[in-house]
Amino acid sequence: LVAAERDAAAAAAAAAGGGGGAGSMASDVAKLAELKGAWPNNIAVQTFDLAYFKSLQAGEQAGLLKCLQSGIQNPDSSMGCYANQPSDYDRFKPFFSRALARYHGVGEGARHESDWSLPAGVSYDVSSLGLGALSMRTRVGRNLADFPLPASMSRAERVALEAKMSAAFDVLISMPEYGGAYHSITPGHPSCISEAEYGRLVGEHVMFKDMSADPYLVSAGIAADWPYGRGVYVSGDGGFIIWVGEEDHLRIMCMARSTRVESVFNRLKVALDVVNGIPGLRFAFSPDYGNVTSCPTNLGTGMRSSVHIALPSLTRDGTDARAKAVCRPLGLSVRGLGGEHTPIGPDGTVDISPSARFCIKERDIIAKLFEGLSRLVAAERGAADTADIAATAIEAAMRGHLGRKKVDAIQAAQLAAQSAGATAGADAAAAAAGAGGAEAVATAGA
Ligand code: ADP
Ligand code: DAR
Repeated sequence: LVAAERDAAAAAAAAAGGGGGAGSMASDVAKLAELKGAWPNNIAVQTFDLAYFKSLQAGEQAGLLKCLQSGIQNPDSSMGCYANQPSDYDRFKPFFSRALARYHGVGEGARHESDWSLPAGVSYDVSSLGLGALSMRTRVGRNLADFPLPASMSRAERVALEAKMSAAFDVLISMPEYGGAYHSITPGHPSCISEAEYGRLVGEHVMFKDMSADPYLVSAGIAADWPYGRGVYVSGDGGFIIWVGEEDHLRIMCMARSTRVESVFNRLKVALDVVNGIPGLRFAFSPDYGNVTSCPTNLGTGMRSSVHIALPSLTRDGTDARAKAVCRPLGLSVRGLGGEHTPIGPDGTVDISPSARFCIKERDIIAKLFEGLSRLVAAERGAADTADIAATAIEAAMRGHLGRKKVDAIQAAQLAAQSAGATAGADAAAAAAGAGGAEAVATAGA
C-alpha cells in the first residue's frame, strides 16, 4: 500500500506543475507516504490525506506542505506541523481539524472558549500539600494578525515586528507598575545586549534559548534569520516578561516564587489586558480556535502554566521516566529544568505543567495543575517510602547475613563513596561487603 500510495503521491505532486516546486513537492508527498507506515505517533504524517492534497490547487498544495516540513524532516515529531499564516487553520481546515482532534482528544468540529475567571475564594495553595514556595510561571503565546506567523516571516518582517513591539514596550515602560526595559539580540538594535548578558538571561529562565539549535523550529522555518527580530521585555520587578520572535510572535508570561499557583495567573491576566489595550496591536484570533498560535499544540489558550518541583525519589534513577509515568495519566507534561528538550535538574527538579491548551478554559488549566500536583506529591512521597523500604530490606538482609559490624563497615564505605561522588548504590555496598554481601543485596533487592 505504501509503495502504491508513494507512486500515486508522486504523480499527484508532479501534476501540480511548476518548476523545482513540483520536484520538492513530489519528494515531500512521497516521503509522507513512506513515513506513514513507520511513524505512528507523528500526527501530521498520519493525518496527511492524499485525496485532500490532490483536491487543492498547486499554490495551496505548496502551502500545506510548508506547514508539514517539521514533521517530514523530523519523523520523531509528536505534532509534526506548524501554521505559517494566521488563516492556515481555516485555509486547511480538513487537515488541521483532524490533526487537532487527534492531538487534543476533541471532536473535529470542536470550538474553543476562553474563561480566566477563577471560582471566587478559591486558592490553589501548595502549602496545603506540605510544599514550600515553588518557582511558578504562566505563559501564553500570541501572534499579531498583520504579520505572517514565524514559520514564514522574512528577516525584514521579523525586524519590523520587533520595532512595532519596541514601541509598544515604551508604553509599558512608562507605566510605574511595569517600568523595566527591552533587551534585543538583533545585531545593531539600539537595545542590543551582549552574548554574556543574553546567556545570563537564558540561565535565569527569562530569555529563550538559541532557536537555531532546535531542529523542529529550524525545519519549520521558525528559527530562520536567528537572531534577527528576537528579544525580551522584562518588567522592573522581573516578574512580567514578553518574548519577541520565538515560536510565536510573542510569549507573554508572569513568573514568581510563590505557594499560590494562581498568583502568576492572576497577574498575567491583568498585564495581558494592558497589552491588549496598547494602540496598534491586533492579535490573531479565530472564533472557532481561539488564540491563533504557530503550533497546533498551543492553539486556543496558548497557555502553559508550570511549576518547578524537586522529585528526588521519582527521578532517583537520574531520568524523568518514572515522573512521566505518574504525570501522563494526570494530564501533566514533564519538561527539564531548562524547558522543552532539556534534562532534569541535578536535584531531580522538573518542570510540571498541564498538557491541555485547546478546548479547555484558562481557569481549568490552573485547577488541573493544582490537582495534578497534589497527586504527584503523593506519588513522590510513596516512592520515597518505597526507596526507604527497599533500603531497609537490603540492610536487614545484610545484617542477618553479615552481622552488624560488617554492615556498619558497608555503610561507612557507602558514605565515603557518596562523598567521593561515586554512585553509592546497593552494588557499591555489596562490593564493600564482599561476595556474601552481593548475594544478600540481590536477595533483598528481589
Ligand atoms: P515554553 O514554556 O514557552 O513552551 P520552555 O518549556 O522551553 O518554553 O521553557 C522556556 C523557559 O521557561 C525555560 O528556561 C524554562 O526553564 C523556563 N520555565 C518554565 N517554567 C518555569 C517555572 N515554573 N519556573 C522557572 N522557569 C520556568
Ligand atoms: N517538536 C514538535 C513540538 C511540539 C510541541 N512543542 C512546541 N510547540 N514547542 C513536535 O511536533 O514534536
